[in-house]
Amino acid sequence: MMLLAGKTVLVTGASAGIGRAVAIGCARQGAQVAINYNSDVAGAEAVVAEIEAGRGQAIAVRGDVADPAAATDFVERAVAAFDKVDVFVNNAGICPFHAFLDMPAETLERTMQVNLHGAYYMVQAAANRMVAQGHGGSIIAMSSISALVGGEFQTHYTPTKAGVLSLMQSTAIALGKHRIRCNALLPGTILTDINKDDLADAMKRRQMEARIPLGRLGRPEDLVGPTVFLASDLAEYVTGAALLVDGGAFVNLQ
Ligand code: NAD
Ligand code: RM4
Repeated sequence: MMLLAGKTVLVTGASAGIGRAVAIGCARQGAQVAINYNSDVAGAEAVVAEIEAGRGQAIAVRGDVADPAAATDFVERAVAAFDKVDVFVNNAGICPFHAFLDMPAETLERTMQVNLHGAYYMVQAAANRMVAQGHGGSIIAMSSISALVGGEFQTHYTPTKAGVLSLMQSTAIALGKHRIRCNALLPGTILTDINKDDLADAMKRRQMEARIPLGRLGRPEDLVGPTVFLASDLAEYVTGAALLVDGGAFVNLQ
């Protein structure tokens, strides 16, 4: 059974990493997929090609999520291609690891603009389209375990992930009357480009692995099942929820 047959799914920041895996995973469940990407043309084209090779349909739309105009453009281009928006996955994000005491203002501001303001504008544009369509929808935001716990070199990043979780809670209330569900996924540590340099430190990597009851760091594909579930009608009565996808790392105090 294809869990997303007939649905149109939009994913931001999907030329690599978690977004890429989620876009391809949704297409495998029968969805038509529109991906947003910022600058990696080859990566975006490869995602579209992989979906088409599996007899799926996909388009790629370039845009910097920090630009509010990119949000309305992404939604309009997706609708032009596939007529509607059923599922919106807010995934694009950055985490330029840096110490707190000398955090450059531009690093702080860019992280807020991409991760939090970008999420706000994108979710707002998708929600407006879903409301106009009148048949509900599902919005999923890639928050993080970092919405719940801190990080020494993530003082600019963790507040954005807490913010994205909070955004899903408030939009769940604002959009419930339109039958639009809003949920957050909280990945643990997933091996992607975002943390490649950070985890090149062998001792840090071993420490991160050691606190995971399931015994390994995550892979982008680990987010596919939870995303498909929240996107699908199986989750018809799930809104305002937060689902950790972290191999048990968060609960592992001792
Ligand atoms: P990644 O670096 O592989 O992917 C991030 C994607 O976002 C890339 O495709 C990148 O091009 C895109 N992007 C960045 N800035 C953009 C912009 N301004 N406009 C449009 N696209 C932009 O990292 P990832 O691990 O796949 O991260 C995806 C999401 O998952 C992020 O929101 C991140 O915070 C979240 N997350 C990741 C982890 C992890 O351990 N990898 C854990 C928790 C949450
Ligand atoms: C996540 C979490 C991971 C980190 C990435 C960048 O939210 O903090 O440990 O590697 O962000």
